[in-house]
Amino acid sequence: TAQELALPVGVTLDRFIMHSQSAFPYATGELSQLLRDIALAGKIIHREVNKAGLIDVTGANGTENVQGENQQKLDIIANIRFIRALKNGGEVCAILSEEDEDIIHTGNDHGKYVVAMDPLDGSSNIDVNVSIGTIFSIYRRITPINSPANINDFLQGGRKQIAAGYILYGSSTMLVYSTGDGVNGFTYDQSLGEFILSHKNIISPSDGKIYSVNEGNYNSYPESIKKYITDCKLKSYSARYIGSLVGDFHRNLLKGGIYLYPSTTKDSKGKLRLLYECYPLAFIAEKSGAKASDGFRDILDIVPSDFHQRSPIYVGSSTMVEEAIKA
Ligand code: AHM
Ligand code: MG
Repeated sequence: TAQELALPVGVTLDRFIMHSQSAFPYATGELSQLLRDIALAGKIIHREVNKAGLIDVTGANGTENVQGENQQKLDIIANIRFIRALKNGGEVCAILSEEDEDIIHTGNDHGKYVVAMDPLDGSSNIDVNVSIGTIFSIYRRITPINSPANINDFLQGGRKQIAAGYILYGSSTMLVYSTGDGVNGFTYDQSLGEFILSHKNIISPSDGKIYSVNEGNYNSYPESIKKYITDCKLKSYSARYIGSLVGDFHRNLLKGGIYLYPSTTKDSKGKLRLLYECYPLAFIAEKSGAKASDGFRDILDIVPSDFHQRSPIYVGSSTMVEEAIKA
């Protein structure tokens, strides 16, 4: 919004959220509070991620907390922390998490929102000190307030997201989100305990020279994608693949590039989950001028049928994604 644009780089996330809210005179502030809850969860997971290598050490010293969480794997800890932050915040009535088969009712049936999330994505990188991330997607519930949320609240479709974003635990921790009107990035300043606006109104380059795909699976990709990968090589594009979706997506968003997780002969739907991996990143992509497709239609136009369904995804610079579709 014009209000957001007026704010200089360097303001805190809280100030930014307050300012954005004042642009909507009838807003009740609940979404603002929910975004603050997510930021808080991000800070807590940042803390856990940063001491990850010490978990066994401290556990061996018998210094585990009351929940005995030191012994648990980091993705489970992140799940617990995130759910707790959203429960305590009070704005969310139900949560869908990659870590849980069914939706989680928070007990806040008066809450207006539901959240789908992958609390800690990039499982193969968690234990080896490589970038990982949290991905989240927010909907306004369609079931009546003060009743339990149900599956319909989560299966509204990608275009019904009212906000989405991710937290990247990389060389620094960053929160990137959009409420539908521009994408903004905030870098966590640990000494202040605050997210600071560092990447204002992110516009992704329309073309790029980076391609990110697991080439180990090359032989089981569709012919069109094999061709596209070959084209990238002929043009001497840079191959960059962390194997952490948030990190690969974020780099390509800023520098220009494409991330692909195509269908394979084994998995016709690829690997990534529609509701809490593909939709939210597709939302951020579109709001920053980039593009996300499953090869046939925009990711956001896929009609969902299942909590944990998968989808192929090609996401990044619009020109590159169009070329991948046409290849
Ligand atoms: P996860 O949810 O089990 O962590 O899997 C998702 C991750 C993405 O972060 C990453 O882009 C992809 O899986 C890597 O998969 P692969 O190892 O097949 O290339
Ligand atoms: Mg995941």
